[in-house]
Amino acid sequence: MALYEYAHDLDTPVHPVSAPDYMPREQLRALQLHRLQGLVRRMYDNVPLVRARMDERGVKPEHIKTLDDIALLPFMMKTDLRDEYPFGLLASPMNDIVRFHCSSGTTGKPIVIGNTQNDILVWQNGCMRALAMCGVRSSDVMQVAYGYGLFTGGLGLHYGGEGLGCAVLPTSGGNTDRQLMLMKDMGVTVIACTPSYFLHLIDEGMKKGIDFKTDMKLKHGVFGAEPWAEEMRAKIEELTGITTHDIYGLTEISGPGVANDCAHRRGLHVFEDHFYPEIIDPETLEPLPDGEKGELVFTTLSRTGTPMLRYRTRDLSRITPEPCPCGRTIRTIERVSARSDDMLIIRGVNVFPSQIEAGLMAIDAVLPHYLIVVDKTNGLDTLEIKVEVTPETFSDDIKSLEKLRARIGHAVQRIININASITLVEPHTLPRSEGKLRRVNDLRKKA
Ligand code: DLL
Repeated sequence: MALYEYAHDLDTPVHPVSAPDYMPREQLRALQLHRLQGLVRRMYDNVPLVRARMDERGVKPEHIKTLDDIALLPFMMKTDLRDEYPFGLLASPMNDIVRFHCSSGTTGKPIVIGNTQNDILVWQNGCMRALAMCGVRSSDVMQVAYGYGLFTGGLGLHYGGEGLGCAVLPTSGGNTDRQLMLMKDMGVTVIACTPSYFLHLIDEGMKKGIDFKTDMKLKHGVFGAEPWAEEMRAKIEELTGITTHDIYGLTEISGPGVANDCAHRRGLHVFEDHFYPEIIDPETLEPLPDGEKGELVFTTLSRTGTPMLRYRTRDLSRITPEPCPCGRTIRTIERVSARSDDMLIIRGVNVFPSQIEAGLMAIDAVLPHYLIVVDKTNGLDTLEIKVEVTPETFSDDIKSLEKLRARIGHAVQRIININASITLVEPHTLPRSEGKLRRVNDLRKKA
């Protein structure tokens, strides 16, 4: 494989691990087809559920002659992982499994994903390429404050950082005071955690008088595992002076390092030599052409432990048809701002929490901490948004506070077309999280 030494337009050397990102498309498609054929054969032979579904459709592994033939194959979903809990979808003998990861399922039981040594290497490759894309190099000191354990965030970024030769500081989540102390004393240059935990770190740091711009050596934030709006991104960069990067992934497909954004921020480049993306219409299940928004589906071309065939992620995105100026040939998907499961129906209107976040973050006095509360009074849905605002706001007179409330209300209404009641609260009063933060409290479900 040719090694591309320089990104096309940026005068930055390309890390050797990134070479597959620049593979000529024809060569990439040939590799994808070869891997897909191997995967389908392996799954047909080893996973009874997949064999039964292929037999039902009259599809045999030898029918996969082109990449487009992927449309002949059945989908897989989270419910399959639940129904086959814990080991029913393993495609390799236990002897070859070296690690399990789990994530929460649709009911009480978690979903279980087995990794062979090969899978750990494929996953590490994705994380190394993601970090290299962020500009992380072996000279960096990287603090990994994603949770370590069954969640894939900690170990995924850990292996990625070590693979690149970084000095990794595996703090995991929690113990915020110690995180801040180590970040400062050890001159940490890269922080990897959920965007909501980073907001918590900024918040606690500020309370201690830490100025992220002058007291820390931080350059990069590698944030993911939950949606975060562009406006939130701008707020984090403004508060800390760091460059933020969006890393995407899910346990079922390996973990973080399935896709990541480059310096151009035109979307997330999918490491599609390993993780083949499709967009489908979630109603008809038909594949949608590039550019159209729908449900993101992945096929794990190279995995062997618990591989996934056309796995329906429930995440909403689209494949961006325009090539990226960075010269990478792997395609991009739009940043994932919503899962179909996250959609709220309020008074018959479909609302995604990320839309509300975008409206809130566009206003200067609003801090990046908010809570959406949906309830029902006299049979009618109600929407309340509690939002932290700068301390100075509270020294203003009542009239100015009312004006700010009205401004926030209008900003939100313009986007979602619903009248929300806005409650302004003091800084540090809303819940914080060490991992993924739930910013929606839907009391209708609890009634
Ligand atoms: O969240 C893996 C991960 C860890 C990704 C660390 C990035 C960084 P799960 O717990 O299985 O795995 O959750 C996967 O989280 O289907 C999305 O809905 C959401 N998600 C992950 N990354 C992003 C992102 C990890 N960058 C689910 N933007 C996915 C928006 C994200 N949503």
